[in-house]
Amino acid sequence: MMGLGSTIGNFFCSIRLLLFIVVCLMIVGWASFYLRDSARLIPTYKVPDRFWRCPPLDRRSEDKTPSSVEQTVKEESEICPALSPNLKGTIPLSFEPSLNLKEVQKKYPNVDNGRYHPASCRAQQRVAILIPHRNREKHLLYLLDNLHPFLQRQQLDYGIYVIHQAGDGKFNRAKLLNVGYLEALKEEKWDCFILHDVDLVPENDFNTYLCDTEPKHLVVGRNVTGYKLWYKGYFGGVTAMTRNQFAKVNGYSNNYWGWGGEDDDLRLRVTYNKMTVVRPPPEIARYTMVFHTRDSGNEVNNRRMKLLKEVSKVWKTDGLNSCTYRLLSVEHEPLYINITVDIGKPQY
Ligand code: UD2
Ligand code: MN
Repeated sequence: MMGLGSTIGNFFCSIRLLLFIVVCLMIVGWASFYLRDSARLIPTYKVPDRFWRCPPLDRRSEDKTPSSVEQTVKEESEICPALSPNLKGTIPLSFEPSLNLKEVQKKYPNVDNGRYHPASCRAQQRVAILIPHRNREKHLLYLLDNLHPFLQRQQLDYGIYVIHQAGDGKFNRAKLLNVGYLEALKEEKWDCFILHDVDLVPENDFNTYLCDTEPKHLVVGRNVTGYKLWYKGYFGGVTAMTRNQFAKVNGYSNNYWGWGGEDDDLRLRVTYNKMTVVRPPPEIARYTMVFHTRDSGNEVNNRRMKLLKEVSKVWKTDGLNSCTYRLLSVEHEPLYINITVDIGKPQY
């Protein structure tokens, strides 16, 4: 009896030991899985696949003949991933009122004549950022200070163009962007254009400044609108279009003088050309707009509703193909390319 009792006792003891080992293994397995997951620096977002993939642009098939040794080296290096490993998600923004251009230049010595490309891989697209500008020097400084590190974390091959309207006549944001597109293409065959207000600073670097197979609107939310889409169909602030998409719609209208309407006009052109607008998810497409009042020379354009009714009739003849201007200077500053232009005045 004693022998049987101790055999049964040993048996239960072994079962308990086995159970103990299994539980320990489960705890170790769960802990290592959890720790590995929480150690990931990249936050996880529920994002449709389209924003992580590289749209198949025509660039690589077009540019097969490298023009220099450097180009050959670049061609041979790996293509950068659609989602850079250097992204941080929501980033603290800096708006230091005492900031000056020299200081910002010192912070980004790796930007050369307004341009940058990653050293370790070949960027997916060549991206030109076009910023219409007049009398917003401080906003421009804030934007440059925040945008350069943002774009570099995204491993982009980019150039920043500031298109400066000369004189104090009525401001025309849309025409300045047309000029930016035409002039930027004179120095590089850019694949993608980001049409960018000077006062909007992106808050999350998962909002990639790459073009998509459809025109992309990058500003879903802003601090000043409670981070909600301003209205259905809103297409202003920051918009990404490929070289071909922008050419297809004949760019912006040149006839919007003063505030408002030109962004809705562009959206109508997109629709008439059977394209759709895509947007990144709202938790990513977030911007801080630096506070400002309405500028003098940019009063509300009362003709905008009338113009918007005529888009279907005029878009083919009013746009890139009718954009006349007098180029005053093109200066390659360290952090941006400054285009100063006389765009004339309204014809009414
Ligand atoms: C909204 C849109 C903007 C445009 C505008 C109507 C957003 C976030 N932005 O901007 O894309 O459609 O309405 O025209 O919805 N600017 C100067 N100097 C001036 C005037 C304007 O540099 O004297 C430039 C600057 O880049 C500015 C942009 O034009 O960010 C738009 O002007 P705004 O900021 O005064 O207009 P806002 O914020 O209502
Ligand atoms: Mn603004």
